[in-house]
Amino acid sequence: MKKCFYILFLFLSMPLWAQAQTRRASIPLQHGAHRIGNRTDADMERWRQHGLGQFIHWGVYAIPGGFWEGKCYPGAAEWIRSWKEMPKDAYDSLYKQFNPISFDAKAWAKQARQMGANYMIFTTKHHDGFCLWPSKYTDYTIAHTPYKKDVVKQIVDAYTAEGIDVHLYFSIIDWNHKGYRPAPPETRQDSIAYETFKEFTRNQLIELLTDYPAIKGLWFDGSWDKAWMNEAAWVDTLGLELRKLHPGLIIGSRFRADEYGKRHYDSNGDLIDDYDQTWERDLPNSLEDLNGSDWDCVMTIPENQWGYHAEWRGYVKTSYDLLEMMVKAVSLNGNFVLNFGPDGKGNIRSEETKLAKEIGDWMKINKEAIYGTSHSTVQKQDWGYFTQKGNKLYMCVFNRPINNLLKIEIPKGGIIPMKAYFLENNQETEIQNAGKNKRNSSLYHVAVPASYKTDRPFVIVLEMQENTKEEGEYQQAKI
Ligand code: JFZ
Repeated sequence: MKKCFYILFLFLSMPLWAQAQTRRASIPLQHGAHRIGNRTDADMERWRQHGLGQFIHWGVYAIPGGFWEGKCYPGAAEWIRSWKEMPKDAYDSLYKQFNPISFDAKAWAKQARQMGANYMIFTTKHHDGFCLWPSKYTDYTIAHTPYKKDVVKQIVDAYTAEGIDVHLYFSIIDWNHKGYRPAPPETRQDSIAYETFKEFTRNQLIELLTDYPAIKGLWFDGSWDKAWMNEAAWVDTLGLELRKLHPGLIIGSRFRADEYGKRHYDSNGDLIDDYDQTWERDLPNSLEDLNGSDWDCVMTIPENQWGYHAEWRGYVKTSYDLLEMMVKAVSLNGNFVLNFGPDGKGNIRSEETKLAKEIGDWMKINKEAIYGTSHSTVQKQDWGYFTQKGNKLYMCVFNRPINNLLKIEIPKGGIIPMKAYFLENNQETEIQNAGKNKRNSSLYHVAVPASYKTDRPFVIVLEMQENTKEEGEYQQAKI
């Protein structure tokens, strides 16, 4: 016994890094993860509870909206500058016409609130380099457009006033800056140029944190550039500097690479920075895909359009699709962030407004199943998804069985359902005991009344109680 305590004491008195070393693979890293496991502070806990967010991609690419001289660029609208048919000078002059007279940050924020978003991510600068805030480090900004006014400030103020946390999207790629290089500099001249770009990037990030102190996080993009990945030590130092400047700052895994060029997860397999940012237009299937990390999924409404494209082609997701994705994300401990691409005048397109309304109508009734809930260890069933908070299990039904019975399997020795009711009206519904299975899990059916008609997914709450006395055993077959 004494020996046990002695070993325990030795372990506890070991410096933290040494404990971490015992858990980690062998490669010593200076610029990998600086923490093992998820953050536990209040800012990150708040982020974790958001469930639903809004992304907004807005910039001068909204003016052509995927068209140049009558020809359609079917790729992502915000990438049109990279299209061979698009003259670079023409693109880089678009800002002279940027005058979004319909832009109303308060109306956008109100719509996001009604949709049920708890946070939003706004493009301060996309790959084209155009800044929606009046950066003092370049002339390629909103200040030099006919519109003149600071868009980022209006967004931060309006959304914050609606109780929606703001995160700023920032692209590491900047097609407008003279010193920008996608590939690591090879000549002395390139090196000098790239140094000016690094300094410019650092200045802009400090500027954003200084001018918009209400923001909660930075959502980085473009960090797949080899030049950026080659700067592991510098980027790591920059990240630490930004965190010091803005305590609680949330940064995802798309910011920096480790010194071996590994991104998102470092060379030892540990998550870099605060949450996994690899789930873009894609969802994990199970918890096993996630390494236990916090994560977000950013999603477009058409297949791949972020900025405004005048002509959406192909399949356009419905509110049913989007709600299912959101519920699936939350049931796997993630946040779901839906993208909007307002047009060049500052209008949110009617298709997006319709979807926001439909999602918002559903959220109004069912948000309790989303906000602050997380993964449930109760086995997923084909009718939909479980989320959980405390003793409440939320059965989010997307595929209603034709016999109207929703199967539930609760592992032995766990919990028992006491009461089932619809979240929309507290109407109770019957729980039938359906015996046990070979694993000695308890089986139940929750009955959906045949008279209940709906064309939308719905939520049934199951109130659980700890199971103190397990009754009966499954009759094992002799095999
Ligand atoms: C990037 C941008 O290029 C795009 O315009 C948009 O802003 C989006 C949110 O981010 O696009 C990506 C980034 C990462 C992947 C795919 C597209 N990825 O990891 O598969």
